[in-house]
Amino acid sequence: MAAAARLGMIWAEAIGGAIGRDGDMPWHLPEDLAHFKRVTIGAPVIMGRRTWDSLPGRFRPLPGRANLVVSRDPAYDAPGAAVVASLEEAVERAGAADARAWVMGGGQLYRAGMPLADELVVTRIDLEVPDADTFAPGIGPEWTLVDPGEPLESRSAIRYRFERWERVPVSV
Ligand code: VY7
Repeated sequence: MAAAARLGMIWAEAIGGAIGRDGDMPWHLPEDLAHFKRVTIGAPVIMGRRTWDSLPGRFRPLPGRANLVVSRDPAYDAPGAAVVASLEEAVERAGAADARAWVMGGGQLYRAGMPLADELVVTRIDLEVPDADTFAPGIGPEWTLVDPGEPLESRSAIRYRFERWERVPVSV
């Protein structure tokens, strides 16, 4: 079988697991964007079609990373990215056995990726998001919080922390 990349997932969630509202991330946290870029730079990033659509135009494709967009529509046009039909295909395309690829959203793809991933990088944001419509996946007991991060406060006075979770991977 072809070597597939190892899979991590990275997201930011507010109180109650909110990750999105109306196709957007409903907060302004520049420290999280810098953290996201630092973690993913140089590695393939895998995203659902709606997350691709949500990226600000000047960040599409995300620079310095192979961009893989999962869509059931094989004719979907994502200039600068590769369109693949499933998360499994994205992981295979992402390459070598030792390399890591990152699922970067959104809600549907995080749920699909949970059984395949071996690392989660979660930004926990201390913020209420009324009317959220997209939520982070649940993190089950098979996961270990290997780094709870430290409490941080942004220039915009939002409190947050960067967590890292690991578990023994399931081979695919
Ligand atoms: C949101 C942006 C939104 C608005 C303006 C700039 C964590 C994030 C994601 C995915 C943030 C977004 C940006 C600036 C940096 C760019 C990417 C676009 C880069 C995630 N913790 N945070 N995300 N960005 N999966 N997990 O889509 O981004 O990285 O070069």
